Amino acid sequence: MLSKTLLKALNEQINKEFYSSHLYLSMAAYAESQNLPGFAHWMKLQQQEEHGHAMKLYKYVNERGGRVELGAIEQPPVDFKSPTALFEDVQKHERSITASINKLYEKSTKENDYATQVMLHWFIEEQVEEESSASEILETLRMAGEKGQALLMLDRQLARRGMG
Ligand code: OFO
Repeated sequence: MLSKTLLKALNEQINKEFYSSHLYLSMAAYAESQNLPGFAHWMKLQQQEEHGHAMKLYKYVNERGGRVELGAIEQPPVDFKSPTALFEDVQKHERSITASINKLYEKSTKENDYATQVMLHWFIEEQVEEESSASEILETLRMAGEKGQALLMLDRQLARRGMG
């Protein structure tokens, strides 16, 4: 049985993952509006991944006999200053999610909830990947710039992203 504190924290994390999904879809919409189909494709795949994260936690809470409670999802930003600013926001967001997962892990350690700790290992590894891919794209944008050929090439590269 999950403790009350942990159940609350897990439900909050479900909400954050759904917010992430919403945020990436809003980022995709921005990219479409800027004629950057590769960026939009990357964001739409990320949106699906985030939905998957929320559902992974949803399944886990149910398996542990907890009650999933969905909250309202905040409106994500609609506009971004530039493709670089877009990925700066991705990086910032993923860092905040990593901090939130780490807090959740700390809580499960305090409560000696080993099953939750094991489940969270997947999320901890996933966050390393998410932060690293955001940083890599951001570095490319900062080095190559946002104009003409460089942006077009990055857009083509992002269009090749696969699931997983
Ligand atoms: Fe769910 O990892 Fe990003 O937000």
